[in-house]
Amino acid sequence: MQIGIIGLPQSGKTTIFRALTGGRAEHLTFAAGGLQVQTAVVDVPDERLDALSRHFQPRRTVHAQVQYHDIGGLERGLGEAGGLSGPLLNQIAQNDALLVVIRAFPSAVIPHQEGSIDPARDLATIQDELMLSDMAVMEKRLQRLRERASKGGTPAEREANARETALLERLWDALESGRPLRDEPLSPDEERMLRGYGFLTQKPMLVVVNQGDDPADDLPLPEIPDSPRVAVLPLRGQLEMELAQMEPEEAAEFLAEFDIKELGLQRVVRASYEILGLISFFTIGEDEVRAWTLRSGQTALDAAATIHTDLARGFIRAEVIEYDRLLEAGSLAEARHRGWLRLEGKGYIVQDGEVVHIRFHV
Ligand SMILES: Nc1nc2c(ncn2[C@@H]2O[C@H](COP(=O)(O)OP(=O)(O)OP(=O)(O)O)[C@@H](O)[C@H]2O)c(=O)[nH]1
Ligand SMILES: [Mg+2]
Repeated sequence: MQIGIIGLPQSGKTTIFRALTGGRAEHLTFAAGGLQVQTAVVDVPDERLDALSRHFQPRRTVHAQVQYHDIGGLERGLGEAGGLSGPLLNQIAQNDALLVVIRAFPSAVIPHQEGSIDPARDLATIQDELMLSDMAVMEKRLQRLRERASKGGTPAEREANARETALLERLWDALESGRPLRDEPLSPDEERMLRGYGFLTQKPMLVVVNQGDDPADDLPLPEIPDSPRVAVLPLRGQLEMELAQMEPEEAAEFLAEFDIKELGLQRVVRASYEILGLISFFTIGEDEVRAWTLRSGQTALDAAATIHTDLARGFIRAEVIEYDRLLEAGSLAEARHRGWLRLEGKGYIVQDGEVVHIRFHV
C-alpha cells in the first residue's frame, strides 16, 4: 500500500511523515525534477498478529507493510497555471491513497501563507488543486482523442476512441460541477480504461488535521465530502513525532499524560484500510506468522493468489477460522478436532481477522 502525504507548504507534512515512520523506518530521500520526496516503509501495527505471534512463537513474524511518501511542492494556484509539474503529478499519482495534511496548529513563529489558520479553506484549496490537475490531464487527452478521431482508423479503433471520449467527457462534467471522481459510478470496463491515468480525485483521501499540542487551541474539524472513501483524522503532529522517536517506556508516560489512547500510526493505518476498503487475514506456520492484505469482498482464491500463485493454481479448499477462536483452541489441529475450522471453496469471501489455511496440490 502506497500513501502519498501532500498538503500546502508548511502544513506539517514532514512532521506527520516522521510521526508515522518514527525512528524505525529507513528514510530514503531523493529529488526528482527539483522535487524533494522522502519515502519510508512501515510495518502495519496489528494487535491480532502480535497475539498470534506470542502464542505460536514462530521463527518470523511478518507484518503487512505500508509505504509513506512525503511529497512537497503542492501549492495554491498550480492548477490555474496549467496544472502540476510532470514530476509532482507522477509522484502523487503513483499512490493508492492520499493523506492530505491540513494545518490547524497555531504558531506565531510559522506564518501561514494566507495570513490565518483555517482548515476548511485549506482543504477546499487542496481539493480544487486536485480537481484542476485532473481536468488538465483530461483536457490534453481529450484533445488527442479528438485529433485521432478526425484521422479515421480501423472501426475497432474508432469505437474504442469514441468510448473513451464519452467517458472522459462525462467525468469532465462531474469535475466541472465540483464532484471528485472517486464516487462516480464506473463499469469494470470503464475502470480499466481509467487505470493508466492515475486521476488524483479518484483516490481515497485521508484528511489529517494537524493540531497543536494544546487541546484548548483545537479548531472544529473541516467538513469532508460525504464518501466512504474519505475520512478525517485529527492528529497532534508535533507531539506524535516526538512520541514516535521516544523509547517505549518514555512514550507510555507521555501517552497517559496527554490521554492519547492510540499512536498516530495505528489510527492512520486503520483509517487508510477503511477508505481503501482493505482487510487483513493471517497465515500460521511453524516458520512464520504473517498478516496479508486483501480488498474487502475478495475471495479465498484471491487470498491463495496473494500468498503464492501455486496455491491459487492448485487450490482445493480453504480452512478458515477467526483469529481469536484459533487462539482459544490453541492450535489448528485442535480447532480442526473441535470442528471449528470451516472448509470453504474458491468463492468464499474472506473476512477481516480470519486465519486462512489453503489446501492445495500442484
Ligand atoms: N507548534 C507546532 N508546530 C508544528 C506542528 N507541525 C509542524 N509544525 C512546525 O511547522 C513547521 C513546518 O512543518 P513541516 O512538517 O516541515 O511542514 P511541511 O508541510 O513538511 O513543510 P514544507 O515541506 O516546507 O512544505 C516546522 O517548523 C514544524 O516544526 C505542530 O503540530 N505544532
Ligand atoms: Mg516538508
